[in-house]
Amino acid sequence: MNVQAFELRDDDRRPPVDDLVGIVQRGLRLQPKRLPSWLFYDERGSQLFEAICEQPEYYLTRCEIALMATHAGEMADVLGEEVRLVEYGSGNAVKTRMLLEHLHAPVSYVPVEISAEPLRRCVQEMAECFPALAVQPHPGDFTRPLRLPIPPRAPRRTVLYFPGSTIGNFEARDAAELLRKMRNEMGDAGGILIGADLKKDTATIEAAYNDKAGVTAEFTLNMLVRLNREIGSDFDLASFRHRAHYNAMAGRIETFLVSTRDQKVRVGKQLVSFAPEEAMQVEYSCKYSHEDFAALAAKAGLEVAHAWTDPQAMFAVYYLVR
Ligand code: AVI
Repeated sequence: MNVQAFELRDDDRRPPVDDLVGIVQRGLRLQPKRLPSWLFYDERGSQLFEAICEQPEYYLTRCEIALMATHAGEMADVLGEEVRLVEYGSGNAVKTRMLLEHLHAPVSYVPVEISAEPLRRCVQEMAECFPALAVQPHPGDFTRPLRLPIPPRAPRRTVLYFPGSTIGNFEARDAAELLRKMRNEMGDAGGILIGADLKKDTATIEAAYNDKAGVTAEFTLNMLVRLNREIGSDFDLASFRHRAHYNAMAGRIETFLVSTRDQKVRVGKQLVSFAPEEAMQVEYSCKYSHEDFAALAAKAGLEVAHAWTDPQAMFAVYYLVR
C-alpha cells in the first residue's frame, strides 16, 4: 500500500479534563449559555452524525453526493492535472472517491482528521480504491495551521477539499478566518473546493434538523452524555431537550439544548443554574445565497471561480481561487 505511516491515539482528540471543565464553565457563564459544537463529535456523536446523513429529511448529504455524481468530471477538469488534494476532515468517503476517480494524475491525497478511527478507515478505504495514489494522512485539527507532508513529487497545485457545508458551522468571522488560513495553505496556484448549503424555504431547512426519527435530537443530547462521562458533570438528560429553528434574518439554523425545568447542574466545582425553558446554544448551521458565499470568500481574499448546483438549487460546490 502506498500509504505514509501515521500515529494518533484516540486520546489525542480530547483536551485534558481540566481544560474541558474550564471550556464548559466559561461557556456556561455566557449569556445566553453556549457550548462549542465540536463537543458533539465523540465516538457516539460521530456515529449519530453518520445516521443523520441517512435521514430522509437531511437533504444536504444526498444533494451533495448527487452533485458530485453529475459534476465531478467537470470539477476535475477545472482543477487540472497533478493536483495534491488535501481534505479537511475525512468524513464522507463517497464524495472524495467520486472526485479522486476523475482527477487527472493526482500527486497525493492528504486527509486531515482529528479522530483516529475515522482517519484509519479513510486511509484504508482510499488505499484499497486507489492503490497507485500516495495517501499521506495528516492527523490533527484542520482549524490550526497545517504542516503538510512532503509530496512524492511536485504538484502543479494544492487543492483543499472541504465538503459537507462544515464551513456553515463557523460563525461569519471564524469562517472568513478559516478560509484565509486555507488561502495561505493552498499557495498562489492553488484553490479550495468547498460545499455549502443554500438558503431555501424554512420548512425544508428546519425539517433537516428535526428529523422524525429523533436522530438529531439524540445527537444534540449526546453532548451532555459526553460531558457527564468525561468531566463528571451531572446533567440530567431527561431535563433537557433539543431545539433547532431557522433564523431567516441571520440565515442559519440555531440549535439549542433547552432546560425543561428549574435546575442546578454540577460542572467541576461549580453549580450552574438553569431556569425553566432556558436555552443553551450549541450549534449554528449557516445557509448561503451565491452572493453571501462570494462575499464570505472575498473577506478572505478569494473569489468564486466556478459554482456547481443541483437543479433544485439545494446545495452548492464552489471552487475558490486567489
Ligand atoms: C457537520 N455539519 C455540516 C452538520 C450541519 O448540517 O450543520 C452538523 C449537523 N448538526 C445537526 N445535524 C447535522
